[in-house]
This record gives sequence, C-alpha cells and structure tokens, in this order.
Amino acid sequence: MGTRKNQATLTANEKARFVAAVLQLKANGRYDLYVRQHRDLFDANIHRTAWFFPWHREFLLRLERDLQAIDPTVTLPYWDWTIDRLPSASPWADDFMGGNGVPAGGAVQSGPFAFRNGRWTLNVRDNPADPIELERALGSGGPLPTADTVRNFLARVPYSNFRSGLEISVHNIVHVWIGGSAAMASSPNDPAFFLLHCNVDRLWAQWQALHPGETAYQSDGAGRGLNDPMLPWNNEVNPPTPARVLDHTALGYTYDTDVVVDPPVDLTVGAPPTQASIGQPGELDWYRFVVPAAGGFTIETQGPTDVFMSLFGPNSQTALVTEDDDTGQDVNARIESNLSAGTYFVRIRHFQTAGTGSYGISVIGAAVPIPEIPVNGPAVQGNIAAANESDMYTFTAGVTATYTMETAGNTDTFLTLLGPNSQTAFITQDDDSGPGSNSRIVRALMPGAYFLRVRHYSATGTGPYSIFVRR
Ligand SMILES: [Cu+2]
Repeated sequence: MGTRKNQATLTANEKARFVAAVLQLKANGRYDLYVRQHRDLFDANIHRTAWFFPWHREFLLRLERDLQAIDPTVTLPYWDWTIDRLPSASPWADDFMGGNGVPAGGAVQSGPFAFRNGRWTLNVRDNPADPIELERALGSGGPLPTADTVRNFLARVPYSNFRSGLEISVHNIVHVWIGGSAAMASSPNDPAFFLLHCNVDRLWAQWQALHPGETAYQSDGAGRGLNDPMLPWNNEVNPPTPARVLDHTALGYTYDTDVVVDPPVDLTVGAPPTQASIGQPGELDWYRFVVPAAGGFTIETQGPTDVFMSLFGPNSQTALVTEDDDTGQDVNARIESNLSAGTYFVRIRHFQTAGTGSYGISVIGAAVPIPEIPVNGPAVQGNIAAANESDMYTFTAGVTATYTMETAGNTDTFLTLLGPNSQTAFITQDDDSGPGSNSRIVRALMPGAYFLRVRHYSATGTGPYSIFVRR
C-alpha cells in the first residue's frame, strides 16, 4: 500500500527509513533471495519478452511488501533519469544510494551500500570469481535517455512495440549507465536497481493511461498468456499472472504522478465553450455529447494550450472516429465530421507528455436534412466511409402497401427500418436477404415517414452502396 514517490522529493527521514529497511532485509538474508531470482531467470523470459513489465512489477511488489513488514511507512521510490541525469544527482548522495565506484567501475566507497562500511556484501554473483564489493561506473555507455526519447516510446502502440522499445532502448541503457554490478544478471545487488525499475513500472502505468483503447498486455509466446502463471511463483496456490498485475492501483499502490480519470463532462451542441484545464502532466479530460440526428459537427478547443483531441463513438468510448492536434486556431484542435445519431466521446490531452494549461471546448453543428429516398424513384448512392459509421435515410409511404427496401453493390450492408414518424421506433432489420451480401426488407407499411439506417455488417468495414425503395 502507499504512494510511490520520486526519490528527488523524499525527505531526509524518508530516505533514512528506506535505506534502513533495505539494510535490514539484507541482514536477514531475504534481500539476496531477490538477487538470486533475477539472476537465475535472467534469460528465462523475464527480459526481451512480453513478461518484462508484469514480471518486474510482481518482483518489485514483493520486495516492497518485505520492506513494509520492516517499516510500514516505506514505499519504493522511483528515479526519473530524464531529470536527475548526472553522477552528482540526488540518487547518488551518501545518505541514499551512495556514490560512484573509485576508480569508475571499481568499488563504491561512500554511502550505506559501500562494502567498506560493513553492511553490504554481494553474496549472490553472476560468477563466483566476481568481486564481493558493490561496483559502479556511473555514466558508462553514453548519456541517459532523455524526456523526448521516453515520450517517443510512450507514444508507441501496440503493447509489443512499446515493450520492446522501452526495454531495449531505455531500460537497458540505464542499467549500462550505472555500470558495474547493475549491468549484470545479478543487478539487484545494486539497490539502485529498484529505483530504476520502479520508474520503468511507472512508465508502463503511464502508457496504459495514455492508451486506454490498447490492450495492456499481449502474449508473445507459449506460457506467456494473460492468465499463465509467472516463474518462479508458478507453484504457489494462487500464482501471479500478467492479468493479475495489469492494474497497479488494484495491487494497492499508486504513483505520485498518477492521474485520476474523471467521468466525462457533458457538452451541449451549440452552447458556449466549457472552460477546463490540463492540471497535471498526463491528464486526460473526457467529454460527452449527443447527436440527435445525423449531421455535420465541429468540435473545437480555444485558448493558448496545445491540446490533442480524439473523438470516439457513436455509443462507444473506445471506437476511434478521428484525432487532431492543430487544425484549430493557433495550436488548438478542431475536428469536423459527419456524424450519425448517437452519443460521442471526446478525449483531450496535452500534446506534450509533461504539458499543462487551460482551454475551452465547444461543439457546434446541426442535423443536416436526412436524405430522402423517392419511392419507385432512382437509387440513392451512399458510402460507409469509416468504421462504425451508419447512414440514415427517410422515405414517405403515401398509401398502405407492401414496400421493398433494398441495398445494391459489393458492400456487406446491414439495414434497419424505423418508424412510422420516428427515428427510434424499431420495426425490423436485415443483413443478407438481398442479392449477394445486400440487405432487403419487404414489409407492409401504413402511411407515414419511415427511416432506414445503413451500416456495415462488420464494425470495422467500409464501402460504397446504393439504396432504393419500391412499392
Ligand atoms: Cu532492469
């Protein structure tokens, strides 16, 4: 339980308690169990596979619980290396992780984890011949990954793409930058391992928040399914699986950078702009509006903040319609779209991962007249241009008679008949009664206005069609 904080913000007392708990876990022998597990499984799918994030999340959680059994006020701190980038930065102070090796690559000489201070011997090593002193070579292999680099990887989808990029091109580089003991399979010998991996874990959580429509984990091989137990805990009664660790808040901890996602704010079409702000880095603001009948709508932001807008719907918070960054005035976002009836969701974030600022948002638009199909007249041409789109038509039944409503073309249409004199009163629907995969409804109708909704049979399908009504 608890909030994991940026190590740079810890008080002297918080640092001292964290260090004391780690030293006690080392003294009672339990710390070395973690070093052994990581070393022995190093090449057994905990790296360079989909397991990378969930396995290390479980690993950190267990160590944190052990520390909390010693001191319940302790939580794992994270090291944001995009900010604290130098060998002289806060992690390497003598009251915390201690300093560099002397000479670089040699034994750490200062701080609680220096061998010479008598409380930190490397009992579990890659090779028996390896030194028993904690060693570091801060700055090895080039600079630490920058905020821009991390941002680029956070933007990657799907999970497999994000995972490989963040692991190989960010996390590996940080291990090498610390160097010495932290660059080996037994890398948890350096307690900085846990600060590094706590930040990696935080970035996975941030990626999930940035991409709510993406699957948070994807299996990439046998034994690494969402519900497969992870080694070495697979013989436990209720072993951890990737599925069980996807939501870090459900595991009882949060990050001081976590963003609370509020329920959508309702927008009224045609109303003055609603004022809002991105108050915290990474914040996502959600809005909702109702399109009563098909028409052209414009969703737009105002103000000085570079926001990024995503439109979802109809009647779905995950079916993406389109996205926009800067089509509006200055750096504002604007989406103009022909929308069918339904509820739509708008997500606003700052274009920059760390950006904040105020903005206004409004929706304008009007239902365009619904196209009329002349009974016994020529067919009307239509097009399902985007996933989830549906097109509305109307026709007038002048007399009581049997009417045939039918689509033509190569698109697998799905047809719904509504009415009389109502766009919502359902009469019947049809998928494939027409030629090929076309739809056909034959129905006796009383006089009145009727409505036909055409969508693709598949949620993601698109394509042109024509539609006609005969009596
Ligand atoms: Cu690592």
